[in-house]
Amino acid sequence: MSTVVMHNLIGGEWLPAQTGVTFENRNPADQDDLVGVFPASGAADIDRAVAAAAQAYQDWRLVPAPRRAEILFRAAHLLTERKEQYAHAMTREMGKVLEETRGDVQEAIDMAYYMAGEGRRLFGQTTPSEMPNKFQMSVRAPIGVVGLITPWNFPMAIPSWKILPALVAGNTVVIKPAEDTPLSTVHFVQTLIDAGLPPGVVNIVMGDGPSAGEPLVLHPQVPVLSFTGSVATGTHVATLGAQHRKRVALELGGKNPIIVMHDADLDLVLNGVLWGAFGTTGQRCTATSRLIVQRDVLDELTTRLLAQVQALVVGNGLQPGVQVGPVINQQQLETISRYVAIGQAEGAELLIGGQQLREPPYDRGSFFAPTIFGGVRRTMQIAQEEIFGPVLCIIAVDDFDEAIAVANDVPYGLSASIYTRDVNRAFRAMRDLDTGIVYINAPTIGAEVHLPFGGTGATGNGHRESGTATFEVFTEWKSIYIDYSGTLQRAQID
Ligand code: UN1
Repeated sequence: MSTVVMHNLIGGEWLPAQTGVTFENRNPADQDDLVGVFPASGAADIDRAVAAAAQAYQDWRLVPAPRRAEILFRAAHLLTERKEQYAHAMTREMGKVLEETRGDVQEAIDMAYYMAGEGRRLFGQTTPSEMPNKFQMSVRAPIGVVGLITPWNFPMAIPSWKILPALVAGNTVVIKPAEDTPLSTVHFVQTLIDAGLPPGVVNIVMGDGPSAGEPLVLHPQVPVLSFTGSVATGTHVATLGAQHRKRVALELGGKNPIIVMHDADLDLVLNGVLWGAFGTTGQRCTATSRLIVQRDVLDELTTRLLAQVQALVVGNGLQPGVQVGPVINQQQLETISRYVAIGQAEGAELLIGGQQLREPPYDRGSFFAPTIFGGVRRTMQIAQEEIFGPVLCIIAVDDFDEAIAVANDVPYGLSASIYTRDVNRAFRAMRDLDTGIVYINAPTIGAEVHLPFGGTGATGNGHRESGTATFEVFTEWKSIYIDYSGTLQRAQID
């Protein structure tokens, strides 16, 4: 397989980092497979990228939004043509199975079509004035250079959620993608360039958080930041951003439950739990990490689930038939192993998995066995903290009220689900689950791009991605009053 040597994208040029340092990106399923060599950038690279974005903003903000949107439409077509190629490259750099990386590219395509449509909307409001012969309206104005920091688990979808609304609204961008998956961001932005995006409108600076991310967060010419990642880093980003009164949008993860009531269709539940907990090797913010089960069906569900998890095929995501790919890196393997040890020390019962897979064919990658804990109590650390791996905790409850109480009893509030055939209970759950996303008879993953994405509590700071809600992050409201009376009319006085 080929190895690529990549540079930063600054002002339309591919440039090496001024640090002169590079880092390697290796396939998590096979450490011998070097995907590429990328620039380990620093503050000087961020300065150049922000300057290029600020320069490009002067023209880009004046391009009519429907014209900006045409570039997005073309990019959506091109991405569709390149879907297979980019999905293949993404599995190689990130590990999730090909079917899922196709889905990741598809989510970027969906977002491109959706945001292209927004180029002809970007609605504001008109409203009557309290004065005669006076007109007033609100319009969405671009803000300037936006700084984006994106994670490795959705290497194209999440950059698309941030870049595309920022662009269609008239902003320019500096993006710092995760060190584990910079290539997919390059592919996405290359597609925008091939679709006609002018130089400097999107700039990519690669590297780690402290050296490349932090200078972007602190840069005085970057008034808006959008970050997806851990609570610790997100809180740090918001704290630094506050020093310059920046608008900071955070998306920080979840501890997402599936509730199973006694009347649920258990075949449906099993399919949903397998997909929600072990799809993407559990490495989604929306992954199902708690299974809250009414005692009446606990034994049957557990027995059937264990049989199905036993049969899951773990392996290299490029190989047909593989259902669960590797975890992203060694550090993540260690985190997952640490939580398994914590769970055992807390007295939870390890029902299946619980260990790193080291024997061939797993010895060249970072693989972890799909893992389930039974007998988990709601207060245990493994029931409260995001593990971000293939680990599911089963918590037994007596009734609906207890299920909702347990579901809500975590710091996070991204996604939650309930399986029931009782419509009254389903509606109560929709009302009472304290999360940004609720599913009925479907697992906790699978959000679509045209509804708001985000959550409550430690999941974020009140912002949403996707849907039209995303424009609350990437635009400034401007209220405009036009007095055509030819006289001075004094509001609140005349
Ligand atoms: C994430 O988990 O970080 O809803 C994003 C989903 C996907 C996006 C997940 N559409 O599961």
